[in-house]
Amino acid sequence: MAPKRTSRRELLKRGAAAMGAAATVAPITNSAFAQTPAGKLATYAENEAPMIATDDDLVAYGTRSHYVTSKRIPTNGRPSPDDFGLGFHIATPLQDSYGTIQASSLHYAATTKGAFTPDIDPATHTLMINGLVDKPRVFTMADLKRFPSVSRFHFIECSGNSASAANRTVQESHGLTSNAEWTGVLLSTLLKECGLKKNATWFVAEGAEEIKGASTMPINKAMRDTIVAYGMNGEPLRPQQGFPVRLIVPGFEGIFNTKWLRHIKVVDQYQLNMNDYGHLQRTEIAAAMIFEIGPKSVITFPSGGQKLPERGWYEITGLAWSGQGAVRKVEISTDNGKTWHVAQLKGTPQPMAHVRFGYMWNWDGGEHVILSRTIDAIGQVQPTREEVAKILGVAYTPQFRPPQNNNTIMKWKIARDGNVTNGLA
Ligand SMILES: Nc1nc2c(c(=O)[nH]1)N[C@H]1C(S)=C(S)[C@@H](COP(=O)(O)O)O[C@H]1N2
Ligand SMILES: [Mo]
Repeated sequence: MAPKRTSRRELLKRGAAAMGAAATVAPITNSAFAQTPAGKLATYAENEAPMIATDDDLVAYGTRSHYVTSKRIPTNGRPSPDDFGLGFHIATPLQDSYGTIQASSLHYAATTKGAFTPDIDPATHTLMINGLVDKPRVFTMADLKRFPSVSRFHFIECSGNSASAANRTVQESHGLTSNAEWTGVLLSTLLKECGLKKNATWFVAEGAEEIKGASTMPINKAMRDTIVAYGMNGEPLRPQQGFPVRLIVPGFEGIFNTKWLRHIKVVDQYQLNMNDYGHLQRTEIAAAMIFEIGPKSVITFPSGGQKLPERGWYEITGLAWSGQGAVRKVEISTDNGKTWHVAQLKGTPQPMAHVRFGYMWNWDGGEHVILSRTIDAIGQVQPTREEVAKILGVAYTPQFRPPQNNNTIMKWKIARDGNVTNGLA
């Protein structure tokens, strides 16, 4: 809806009414009008900005400025919705984000096999916990909310999210990760309520939309920090994020963060499900090791598709994270990795959460390849693609794509005309 323009006369009339009220109803100590000199009010009116009419939507839930048009986009060349109304992986516009939290409306969204979004009634939804427990239980949403809650910042990242030479923008290359504040009850609290049996070593989590989506995870992750989350950024989860309840498995690859959670079964051996086929290695230890996302970062400004208007000072900024602890340090290179500078971290890095970094840079107008790398709490350094190729024993080419959980360094190239493009090509 186009915003209504309020005439200057109308505005002055309202202002005058407010001024009048302020003058007659004394004392008003906390009213802006009461403290605004008449001359100042006239100046506001002179600016002639159109006004946004107050309608029911603006009052009830708010709307963003129509000047802000940042959008999520489908990825991997699969349209969402497709011809059948299914949704696939949708990437968040990281290039437009500030700070470390994605607005819930812009959080990336992924369904493993393409799906409609379940529309679950929270009044009837339940979570069953059974298997190797003393007291199997079925929890309603109301039951879950009677347990002590936690609110924590965590990122989720799809394993398909990675630097590749083909991506044009940071939304295409890294838009399948987002960070939010999640509220819920620790899974450990629920498992203690049910009583874990001694031989409990794994748990299988299953979403409501299809049994094929189940994932198997180690029980020590359940007991350490896994959240049965019903809140996101201060409000209930959105349907695309798993309303009314999902798992948050901090630092584990996205697929394990089971949405529309309806069943947790405690078991004593790894169970291979549709979701797990890429993760089951020869031993359980190797399988467990590949759950976590390594130290990672990406520069969101300047990034692909953007343009520096002129030489001079800019803040190179981006996001850093690790699936294995908090970020300890981020380093920036503006000479294709020859020299590194310590970036400023904006706020205290949280475990398994995004942190924003910044580095002031005076662009000399020349061609530059800019990089960022994360060093995490346990001292791991984000690798280059060349380093990963070497570890895997394959010859490096620009087309090299590391296997799943690709946390390699992304590069952006700044041309003399200020245009920014993918630097991996
Ligand atoms: N039940 C269920 N849970 C799911 C999925 C799914 O398709 N069904 N997709 C997974 C995948 S692949 C990812 S990357 C994350 C994405 O979480 P988000 O959509 O909230 O960003 O959810 C995971 N949880
Ligand atoms: Mo995913």
